[in-house]
Amino acid sequence: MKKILFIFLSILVATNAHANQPKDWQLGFQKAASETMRDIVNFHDKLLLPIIIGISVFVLFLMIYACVRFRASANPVPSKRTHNVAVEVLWTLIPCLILIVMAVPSFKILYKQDTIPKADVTVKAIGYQWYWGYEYPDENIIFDSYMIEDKDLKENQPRLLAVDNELVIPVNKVIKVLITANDVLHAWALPSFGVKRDAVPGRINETWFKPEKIGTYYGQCSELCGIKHAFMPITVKVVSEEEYKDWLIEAKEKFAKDIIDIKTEEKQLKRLAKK
Ligand SMILES: [Cu+2]
Repeated sequence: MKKILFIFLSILVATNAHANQPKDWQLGFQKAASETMRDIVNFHDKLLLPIIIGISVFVLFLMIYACVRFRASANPVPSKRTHNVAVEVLWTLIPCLILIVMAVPSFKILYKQDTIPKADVTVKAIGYQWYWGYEYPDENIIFDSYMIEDKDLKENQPRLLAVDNELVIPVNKVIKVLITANDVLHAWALPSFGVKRDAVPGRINETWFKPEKIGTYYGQCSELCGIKHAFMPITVKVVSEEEYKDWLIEAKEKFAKDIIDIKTEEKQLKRLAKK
């Protein structure tokens, strides 16, 4: 009994806690930190959930009704009827109407996600087997982001979600993300921002979000990409404008070697190509 009560309480607490990463016993979505995600959560909670509950209750009622009303003892001579035009029209039309009711707000959100406003910061996420690489094309910053192994985790770093180099972005700015991959399909997904896009080799997908709260947000690769698919998390740190500027200065120094490495690599490739 105690155990059941504990589980019940954990569910209640988990759903109310501020979450930008998955929580034990979580129900529903992670807390929204962008307008897009708020739209998605509203769409789910106010429209989809009532429809799902309504249909489930209705079907359950029909099943119970059929079991009781038409049981062998109460209904010894079963009807031989196989068609009923009115019922058939209804069970085609009503689901169609439900779909239309769902489609309109759903498309509205999809189009809103698809129209990218003027970007304040552009970042590029590149999926590799099995880590993410990030670039700030306007700032000349390039770095890789690897998951932190269990043994190296520090306090407050969630297992399987924390990375060594986070993507750092300023709060309340439009962030445009260019997403691609270098080997196989990956997907860059961040639940709190309502963002999920496939990373396709040879193709650049775009998405955007506007983070509304300072904090650390966790996501994961969401396209099965091989044996270590579960070990290429995404960590995004949303900071204030000033902190972001400081970080840019710091990052340019810290990751300068990566750029030099890439440039020498490019030169070597060019040299090889000439030969
Ligand atoms: Cu993956």
